[in-house]
Order: sequence, then structure tokens, then C-alpha cells
Amino acid sequence: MVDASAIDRTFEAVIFDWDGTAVPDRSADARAVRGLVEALCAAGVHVVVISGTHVGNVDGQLRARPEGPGTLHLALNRGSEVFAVGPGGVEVVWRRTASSAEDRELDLAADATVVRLGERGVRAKVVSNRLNRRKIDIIPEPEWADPPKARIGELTLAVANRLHTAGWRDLAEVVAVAVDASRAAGIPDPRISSDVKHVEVGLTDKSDSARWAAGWLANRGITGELILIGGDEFGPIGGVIGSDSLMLVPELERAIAISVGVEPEGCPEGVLSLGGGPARFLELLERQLARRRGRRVPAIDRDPAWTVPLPSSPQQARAAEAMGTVANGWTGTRAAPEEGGPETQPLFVVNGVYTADSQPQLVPGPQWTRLSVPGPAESDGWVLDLRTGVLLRQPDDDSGLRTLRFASAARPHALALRAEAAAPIAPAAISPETPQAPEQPGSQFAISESAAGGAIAVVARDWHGRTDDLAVVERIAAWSAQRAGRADAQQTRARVADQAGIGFDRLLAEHRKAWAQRWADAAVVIEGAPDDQLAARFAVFHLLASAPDDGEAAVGARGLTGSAYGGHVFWDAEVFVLPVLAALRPATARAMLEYRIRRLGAARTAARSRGQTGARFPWESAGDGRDVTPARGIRPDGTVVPIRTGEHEEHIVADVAWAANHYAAWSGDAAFLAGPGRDLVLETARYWATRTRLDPAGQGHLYGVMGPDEYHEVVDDNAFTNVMVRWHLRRAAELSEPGSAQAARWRELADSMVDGYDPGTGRYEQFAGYWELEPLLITEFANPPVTADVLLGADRVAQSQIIKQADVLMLHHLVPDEVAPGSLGPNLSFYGPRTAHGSSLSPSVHTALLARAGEPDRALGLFRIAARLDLDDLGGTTAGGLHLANLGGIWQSLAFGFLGLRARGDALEVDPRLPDAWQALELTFRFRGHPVGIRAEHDRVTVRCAEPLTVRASAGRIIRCEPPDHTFSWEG
Ligand code: IFM
Repeated sequence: MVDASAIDRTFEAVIFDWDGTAVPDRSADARAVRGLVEALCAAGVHVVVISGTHVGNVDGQLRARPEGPGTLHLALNRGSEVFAVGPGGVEVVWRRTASSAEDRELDLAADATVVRLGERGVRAKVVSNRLNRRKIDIIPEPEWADPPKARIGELTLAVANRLHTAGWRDLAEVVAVAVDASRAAGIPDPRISSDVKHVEVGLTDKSDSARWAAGWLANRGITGELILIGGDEFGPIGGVIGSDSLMLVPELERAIAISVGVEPEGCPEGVLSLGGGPARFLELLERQLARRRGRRVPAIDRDPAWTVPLPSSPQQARAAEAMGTVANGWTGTRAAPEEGGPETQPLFVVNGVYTADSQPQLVPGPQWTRLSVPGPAESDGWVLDLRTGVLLRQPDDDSGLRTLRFASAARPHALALRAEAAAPIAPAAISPETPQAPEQPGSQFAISESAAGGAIAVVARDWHGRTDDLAVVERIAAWSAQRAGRADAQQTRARVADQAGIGFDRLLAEHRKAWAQRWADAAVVIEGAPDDQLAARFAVFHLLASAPDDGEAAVGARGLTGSAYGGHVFWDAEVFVLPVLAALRPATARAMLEYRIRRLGAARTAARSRGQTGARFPWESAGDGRDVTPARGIRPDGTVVPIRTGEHEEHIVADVAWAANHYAAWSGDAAFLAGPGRDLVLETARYWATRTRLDPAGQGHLYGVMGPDEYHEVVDDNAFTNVMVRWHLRRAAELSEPGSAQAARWRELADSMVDGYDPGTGRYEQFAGYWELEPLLITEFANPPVTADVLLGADRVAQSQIIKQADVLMLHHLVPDEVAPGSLGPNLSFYGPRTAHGSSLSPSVHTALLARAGEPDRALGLFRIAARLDLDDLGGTTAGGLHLANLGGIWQSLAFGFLGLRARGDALEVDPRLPDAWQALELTFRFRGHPVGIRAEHDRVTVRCAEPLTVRASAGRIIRCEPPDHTFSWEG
């Protein structure tokens, strides 16, 4: 049941039937509609008129010539043509042309129908219209005149009576005859539409118009509840479904549909029956215009498949702020309430802008979302819309504070917020600590800077007024930043002036469209498991928002969503986040590598200072590329302990090289691997060449390292590090001058690396001496994920085989060709029960590997831990920001685990393993420069591609997929 409040919202698009809805009949004066349509388009609304008739009729009557930015389309001729209407006139933008075979079939169907109708004594004529349709007019005597639509109910009865006299019971029977005749003529899916005058057989109908409109709008991020559908005959007439109900296609399922017609036999469920004819409809359009002009807070489409309600309890307030971050790669703004408060931890940061002290952190920028709100505001009702990248605050209490904010995905420097409430809300200073004198009425400037480090300036333009008895605030803000030095105030002012000129509604429209484009390359569908699907989309959303696609991108462990780890860049970026972006947004992955490339100088200095050659990237990195890992940390029990990762967790050096190679393999960016990528791989390989020690037997060792498992701090010959180094040296040799002495030396060194592999058991020893440790299983103490060092004490854990996170198994995930064939199973069974998953980086890797090992149902259990890690704050640390590596791991487990994707030169390996609970898994991404979609069901795989693609399926099956799609059978 739709209730009347459904129309008390701002729509981004209006789709409506013409005759009977917008005008009483085809000869009516349409000046009022014209004025409204042009004004709505000027206010940014998209208008689509749907009608069965031809363009001359509708355009001739409407004669609107809107200038935009909203658009006007006429979707006419019962679904077979669409025209764009602008200041210059009418232009066809889409046309359904029948193939000649379809045309022939249609001719036959029409003939057959005429005969049948003729037998019953009703005069019928077949007319060809201009396009692909044949129209059968049923004309009872006396000849039917054009009936006024407002009286359609009566007239339907009248025509039904006439048909009855002529031997027909009702219109439904006529339609049934037309369907039979069309099928007999070989048209399996005839579109029969009828009203009081006509029964038409065609290839298209109004549903095609509606589908076209839905697709066009969806490409602009306008879906479901953002769309108003207006008509006058949704309900059945004379036993035949109302023609406007054809507009209710599944693609517009959540759109708000209203009828202003008489609806003699009632409206279908889901359509709000308002009555009142065209006059009522025009009132609705006027109301929309008033909402826009009054700058009311826009709506979102509350599609449960795309919206994440944030937790509202005070205990989860800070975690909710991280979850609801709106970011655009350049900036991130946490979902802190506009009014502030003791529970909040607001943060506005700019990617790569750090303080410059010994413990650098992301510079906290001016709080551009601050408002003055009298009294406490409601904490419930926050919803993050993943589809369009906006955060809505809409408490249950209608009069409460309602806000919507976004960081523009289309313009890096634009931020915008609207708010409304019954209470007298007003703009507040965006930097309470350092209030600046107002620049000009309604404009404020604030700057956050750190001594010798980065600086962020924000200029905000505020408007406030009253609409519909509500106080309304609109803020458009711009930022500028410098990694070192003063932010440019002048530039920031110019930016805000530019954005204010564009206006809030247009900024929002561009932003929604930009997100729609991002998702087109990054779709995730998990059929049969809506919660898994939403969690996966949440992960992809925050990954896409975590880094810019230009210049350099510093992706900290918590991205732009919190201040934990000071925003430092770890291996999380290269190993967990980059592989996702290499597939979904390759330019961003390239920018992440650029961050390392620009810090090669600092990495060379670090290697030299340790007496080594080449480049040594730091475990934790910030602005200038030196190691910023803190020297000490505080355990939960208050004891101060040294942090040894910076000194010993050197696998980061090989991880960066691995990422460069992975990016090139997925993107096909050959120039990168021939240029800056090659330097990166070779310089870092040089580090290992002197860092590795050869024993008297000629075996290569790495002493004093720390593997991913940080419970065992300083060890020798960590299998993960050694095998990654082996892979790294071999890859560097391949990229070296062919036949060079350097390449030969590196190959030899790679071959010499000890790797702890025991062919007897098929297991890798995590490090030298690991087998001798106390053989504890974490499952004897607790259910992972658990911080085992807190539970059992760090010293005890260090003496045991309990490990923090995937370590040996990271090899099977990253470099499966570098480990012993058949070793995945034995290592999973051994290390699985010993892994506490005390790091967020772990569950997703086990998920991917369990799927690869043919255990997708067990994998699903771990997938759900990864999926809920931040959404349910499983580790209690989400307040400090989302665990970006885990978010990356979620997508990787879908792509590399459940779908079994792997780049093999120009070919894509696809080897799905689906859990029983999922009916289908579908991912869209880019592979070697082209968009690809893979959909796996339990028995088949469908590949969508824009260019021919070679797919390697299991057992070496090579499948050549031609655009647009190719399906092959699959024994899952
Ligand atoms: O990089 C990780 C590490 O593997 C485990 N501790 C936290 C770091 C940052 O996420």
C-alpha cells in the first residue's frame, strides 16, 4: 500500500502519460504544462512523457523547449521512439526498428487477426504506422469519435456493450483473439495494447518506453523512489489491464506511481490513486518545483540492496561515523553529526596531507559540516546510499533534523550539505578553534595546518531561509590543500565561487552520475544472499572512494575514514586494496603505485643507511617516504612495548613489486612495466640482492625478519618473505636486460632461497624453528576472530604455534605458481586451526583459499566474518576507521576465490566455486583495458565482454568469448 506521504518528497525525474494525465485531451491548451515542464527542467528535474501517439501530436501540443540542466524526453509511438527536446527543437535519440523477419511475422499476425475479427462481425481495419507496428483498429458502428479521457470508464463500458452486441463479450476477449492470432503467426511475445478505441498488435508498447527511461535515468544514478510516475489509467478497463500499468516495469519497481484518473475498476496495488485529472497532476508538478526552489533536502532511493542504515546506539556512534564516511578519493568526511557532541569524532581529511612531525598523521581539516542546532538532535535515521554516494540523516520524527551531504565524485574540490528542521537551525563556524572573519555575508574561510607539514583550507558558502515552515540551510564548500606549505586561500575562494555558480542540485546530479559510472565498472551481484551482497557493495563503495585516480594516492590502513595508524600506508595498500582497484579503477591503482615511485629516493636512502643497495620501502609510510612506524605501543593492559615491525617487517619491499606486476597484468599497461614500473621492481630487487645471506652450502637466508604473523616478532627465514623474495628476484630477472649478468645473478639467488617446504607433509614451516613451538590450536581457547595475544598473553602466544593472520597461506593467495603444487590443502588444514584471525587482513584470505580448495561452503563462513567485520564492529576498532585491507579482501575473495579469476597474459582464467547458499555471483571489472562481466551460476558461466576475450576455464579449456556475451556450461 502506498500512502499519500510517498509524494511528499523531492523527485529527480517525472515520467508521465500524456493524454488524460497531463492534458484532458489532445486538443486542450497545454500552456500550463509547458511552463511547468520548462521550469522543472531548469531546476534540474528530468521529464519523460510517455504516449502511444506520435511526436507531431505530443510535441505539437506541448511545445516545450527546455534549456536544462534537467532534460525533456518524449517516449512515443507505443514504445518505439524516443525524442530529446531542447531549445533547438526535437531530435530522435532512440528508435526500435523491427528486423525484416519480425516485420513479416507481424504482417501475418495482423492479417490473421483481421480475419478472426471479421468472422465475428466487428469492423476492423489494419493500419500501418510509420515504424514497426501494425495497428488494428476495432471500430464498432457508428464510427467511434475520439473520446475524452476523463470519461474513459464510461466509454469503456459503452464500447464493451457495442462489442457485445456484435457477438463479443468484452475487450479482453478481443485482446485474447489478437494474442492467439499473433502467436499463430509466429510472434511468441506479441505486445497487445488496448484502450477504448484500439486493439494493437506490435513489437513494442509503453513498457519499452518505461524501460528506456529507467535505463537512461539509472545511468545518472536516478532510480526507484527518486522517480515519480504519473498516469490516469493503471487499473483494468473492460477486463483489460490499464495501459499506464505497462509503465510499471520491474526496473521501476520502487518508483512512486500515482494515478489522477477515474480508475473505474480500481488501481493496482502500489499505485496511489489521487484522482483529480490533469489539474491534480499539475499541482503535483508545482509542488515539486516549490520544493526545489525552497532548497528542501533531496531524497534517496531507499533500495535495501544499496542502502546501509548506520547503527544509532551511543556505543556504536564512532564506528557509525567511520561507516558513513563520504569520500571521493581526494577527501573523506566522517559521518559525525552536524551539531557535534561528546560522542563524536569528526574528521575531514585530504589524501596524502600529513603533519610533518616524528609521528606524522593526516591533518584534520576544517569541519565543513558543522551547523548550529538548538537542543539535542535525534541520533537515529542515518543512511548511507552506496549507489549515489550520499549520506542522508532522516530521523523517524518528521520535524527532526534532516540532512544530506556528499563529497562530489565529479569535482574533487566540491563538498555540499543541505539541512532542514522545524527547529531554528543555522550555519555554524566550520572551524570553531580558529574562527575566521566572514569573507562576505554567508561565506566563511578556515584553515588547518601543521608546522612544516600539510595544510587544508576550506571556504564555505552558506544560505539559510525558511520553506514549508522549516528552517533550511544549504552549504557549498570547496577545499585546497598543500602537502607542505600554506594552502592557497585565493584558489579555494575561486573554487567555491565556481561551485556556488553551478548550484547544489546540479552538483548533486553530476555526483550521482559519476557514481553510476563508477558502479558500471564495478558491479557486484550475489543472488540468494542479500546481506552478503550489501556487505560486498559496502566494501567496494569505500574502496572506490579511498583514493584519487590522478597524481599519487596514499592509501592508509583506514583510508579516509578515520585517524587510526595516523593514516599511514602499509602493505594493506598494495596487497589488499590495489588488486581491487587494478580491476575496478585502474587509474587509481596506477596512482597508488605513483605514490611509491615518488618515494623511491627515500627508499634508496633507507637501504643505504642499512648498508644495502637498491630501495627499501618502509613498513609504515606517510608524506615523505621515510619509515614512520612508531617505536613503541601500549598494550591493552597498559604496558609499554617496543614496536618492531618497522625494523623487521621487510616483506613490504617485495609486496610493492608484486603490486606493480599485478597492476600491469590486469590493466595491460605495458608502458608502465617497461618504464617506471620496471624501475620499481628492479630497484627493490637490488635490495634483496645484498640483504640475503648465503650460507656455506650456498643457500639463501633472510635473518631477523617479521612475517605477516606479528605474534612471532623476529624470526629467521620466514617462508612468506623468502618465497616472495624468490618470486621478486625471478620477476626482476625477467624484466632485466636479457642475458645480462644481473639477471643471471638474481635467478641464481632466487633458486638458492630456503623456503621451509617439507615435501613429506606438503607443508611450509612458517619460519625456522616454528615446528618446535608449543602445538596449540586457537580453537581450543576461543572462536576466531580473537586477539590471541590479549587472551593468552603475548609471550605465551609467541612460544606457541598460534598465529595472528594468514602468513604461509598468503603465498598461496599471492603467488600460487611459486609454491609447491598441491600444497594448498595441507597448509590450509594445518594453519587454519592455528590462525586467530587477530588481524582484519586474515579472514578474507582464508575465504579465498578455502574456495580455491573446493570448500566454498566453509569459505562462506569466513566470508561472513570479513563481511561483518566493520558493519558489526567485530573487533571493536572500527571507530578508528574502516579496515580497508579487509574491504579489499572481501572483493578479492569473491573475484580470486569464489570466481577463481586470474590474469594469464591476455587470457582470463575463470574457475568458479559457489557456496550452496548463493544462486549466482556476478562481478563487473576491467581486464586489460576493456570492461568484462563474469556471472557464475552453479552450472554455467556467462562472460560479458566489449571485445573478444579468451577465457581459460578448468582443465585447460580455452573458450573464445565474443561480445556481447557468451555462456558456457560449468560443473561447479
Ligand atoms: O598491515 C597490518 C598488519 O598486517 C597487521 N597489523 C595491522 C596492520 C595495518 O592494518
